Amino acid sequence: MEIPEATSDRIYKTLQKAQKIAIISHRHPDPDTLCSNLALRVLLEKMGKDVTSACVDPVPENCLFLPELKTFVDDFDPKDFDLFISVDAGSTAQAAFPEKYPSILKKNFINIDHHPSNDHYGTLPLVMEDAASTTLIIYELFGMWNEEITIETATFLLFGLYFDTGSFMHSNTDAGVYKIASELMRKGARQDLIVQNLFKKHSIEKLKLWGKALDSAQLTDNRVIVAGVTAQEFSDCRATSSDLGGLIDYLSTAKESKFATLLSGDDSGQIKGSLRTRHDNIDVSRIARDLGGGGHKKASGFSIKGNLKRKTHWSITDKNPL
Ligand SMILES: [Mn+2]
Repeated sequence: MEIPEATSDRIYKTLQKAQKIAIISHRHPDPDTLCSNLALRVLLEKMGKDVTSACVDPVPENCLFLPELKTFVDDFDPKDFDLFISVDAGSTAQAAFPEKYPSILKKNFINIDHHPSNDHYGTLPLVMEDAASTTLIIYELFGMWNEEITIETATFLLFGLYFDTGSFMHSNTDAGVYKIASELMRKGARQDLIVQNLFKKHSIEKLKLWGKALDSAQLTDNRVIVAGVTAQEFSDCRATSSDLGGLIDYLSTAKESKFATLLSGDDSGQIKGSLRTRHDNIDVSRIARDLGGGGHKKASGFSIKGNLKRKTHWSITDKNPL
């Protein structure tokens, strides 16, 4: 990843000039978007700025071991800010606030992201498609700005990297990722807390929900593995959509499948879909884009209208995943 120096300089100058800043994490937040947000906030507060972290959806429970994440707001008044920064939000729909308050896109708006589907919205976009996580982009920027990485910032940056590489198992894990992970650990990043909270503290509700989803899994004629959880099943298990986190990666390990699709229904008549593949020659983001979504080649998602019902047989085609 080579961040153009001119862009890095422009971002730094924009940060210096701003006084009241809102940092936006994407809807259904994950550790990468949340921790990119926190790392930037630590820096900006050190620079004496007034910073608010915002996300329309609640922080997942397995991230709350970081007390700073309890300070996120789910709405704000755009008039209160002179700069907006979205982190890890692949589209304005993902960032959510630009759709609610379209005027903020024309103010000072920095868009830092690594999703290839990002259309470079905002007044100052920095989209690095080859970055394994958005926290890696933030790490590089800190280096270019000669800003120190503290123990707490190191934990934030490692958490995003850990999550977006699937604990260093996804194909985006290269030598550079290991090198930076090692540097972050040397600076004191709490890898032990990350592992404990991501993998060793599942709620019974989550385990029950995974049971339902795995039980529903089917292999279609064209070798797609499909599983789904209905709105009713969420409430039967007393689980929430964030309890599905990580399941798609597990599902895509089915050795016969070309790619995996995980569907989840909600009470408002939306079906959310996640797509994963472990094959280099399959691009699931094309399917996601056809359905109005987006993401990475091997990991993407979409959201469509409809009521998900448990079916005895799901059929999947490129145009219609149901
Ligand atoms: Mn990310």
